[in-house]
Amino acid sequence: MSRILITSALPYINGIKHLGNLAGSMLPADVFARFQRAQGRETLFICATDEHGTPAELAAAAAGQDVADYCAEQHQLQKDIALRFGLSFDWFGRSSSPQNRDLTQHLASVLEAQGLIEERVDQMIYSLADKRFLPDRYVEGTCPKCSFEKARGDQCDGCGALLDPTDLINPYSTISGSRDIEVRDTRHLYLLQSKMQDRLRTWIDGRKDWPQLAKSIANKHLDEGLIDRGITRDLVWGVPVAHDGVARPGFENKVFYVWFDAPIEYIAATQEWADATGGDWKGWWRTDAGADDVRYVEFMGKDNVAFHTVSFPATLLGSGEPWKLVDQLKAFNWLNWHGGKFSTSNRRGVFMDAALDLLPPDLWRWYLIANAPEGSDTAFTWEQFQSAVNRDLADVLGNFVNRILKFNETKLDGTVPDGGEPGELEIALLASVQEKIASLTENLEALEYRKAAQDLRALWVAGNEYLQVAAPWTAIKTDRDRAAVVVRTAINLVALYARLSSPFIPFSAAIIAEAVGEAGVTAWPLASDAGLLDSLPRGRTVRAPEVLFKKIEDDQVAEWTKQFDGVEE
Ligand code: B3M
Ligand code: ZN
Repeated sequence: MSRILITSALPYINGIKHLGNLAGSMLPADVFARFQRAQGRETLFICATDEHGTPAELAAAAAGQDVADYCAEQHQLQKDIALRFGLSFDWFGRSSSPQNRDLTQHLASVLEAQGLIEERVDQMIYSLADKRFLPDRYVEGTCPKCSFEKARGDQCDGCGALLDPTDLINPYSTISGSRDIEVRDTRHLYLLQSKMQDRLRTWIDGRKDWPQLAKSIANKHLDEGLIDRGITRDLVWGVPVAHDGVARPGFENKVFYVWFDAPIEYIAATQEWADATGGDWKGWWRTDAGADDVRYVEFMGKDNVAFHTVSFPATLLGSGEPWKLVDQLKAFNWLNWHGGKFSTSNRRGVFMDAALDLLPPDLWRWYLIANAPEGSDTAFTWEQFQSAVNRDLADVLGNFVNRILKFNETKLDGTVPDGGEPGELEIALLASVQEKIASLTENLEALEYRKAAQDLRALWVAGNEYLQVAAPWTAIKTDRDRAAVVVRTAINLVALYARLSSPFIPFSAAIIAEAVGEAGVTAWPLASDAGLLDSLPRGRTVRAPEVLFKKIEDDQVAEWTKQFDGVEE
């Protein structure tokens, strides 16, 4: 059985993330990690804050803080919020760690030894007003491809194109706003990706398990021809361009580009984890140390795909060292905010902290997974959110659990009842439950989140329909044994729901499990198990939990719509 290595794209350090970031990487990665652990597979789930580059420097400057202090503080904030959302990282590291510094410098050295890095003189934008070079986000201007006027030096938010600062039309400094700008020579290191075109093509062609979105983005880059990539910047904050503690001559004031060191942090964060816990990081990442049986799955938004299918593999393959490469890659489209975009810089949309101030994490988790932006971009709407909570969670799951457990408390003795034999209804129910569990398992394994959520909902619905037809409230009047069979079956369903729902809504699932005496039982049920609906010990005391899911009222929706839509760009 293979071991499962999971990484979620590393959230930038520049502030609390919005629901779009959560939905597009961290949350689906968490659902997958929980599902794999429940199946008894050895699983390692790694994430970290992405702390280098201009976004960090700019955000720290805006907050009036030293960048290292800013990062330390924001890392702790993001870590706490992740925990409150139930994101079950085995390690939540920092790309500014010494481990990442060392590994980044090591990989640059071996790439150079392989003839894949060279020094080049570059033309870069220099601001006379700020007396410094303006890499990446320090410069904005008009996009040469789509004419969007606030395109950043590294990427255009209008059309998604990856840009070079010198591509911009009418550039200006984001530090001072000054247009007093000239192009100057500066020395940088280039990763010669053009030399790796064939190697990458062969490797990507062999990735049979990659979904369409990932493959087509990777192939687009290969078809256009890989370009050599500048991997250093004129900045102070980042991994120094040094070897064995000695700065490279001429690079004393330069650091590695954030997109060079950020994916390396997946490995370095595993080293951080190993250093803290005594774990074996090599066993997860080096094929010469046992990582051959690891299935490595990456999660990310679509704008990150090129970096993960081309740039990062180029780093690892080019090193000539036996690194574990990604096996499966799940990319998401955008979760939009009412037709526009969530925006961290403009605080547009619902952010993870604000979301938790409004409602418990499971409500958000359920909505975001059931409406995952898989096939295309999707828009968050309060109405859809309200309906997911009220109809799926409150009316279907919550109602079933409370109804049957309350009935058992008032009409029977509040224990798992004994007596009677399953009849036709129970046999049919079992078959239907088994079929749905098989489908749910398959869809989770295939990283099909919407379909998996539909399967889970169908399981909840099946319980309600069963109760409707089996009607224990009628049976109890004439046939206690028959009522006992129905109640017992339904309570077993409750226990089953706790296990099957746990990857999606872990907090509520734990409450449900406890209500039926199954606290801590999270093992994933086998679809083939014929005892699924009769596994709880008879006579065990069970009790109805407090209301599991409070419905969202219309006036709340109206209020939140006003509260969160106030910010216009
Ligand atoms: N921090 C970009 C993003 O959050 C970037 C991901 C890095 S993954 C190595 O979209
Ligand atoms: Zn553009």
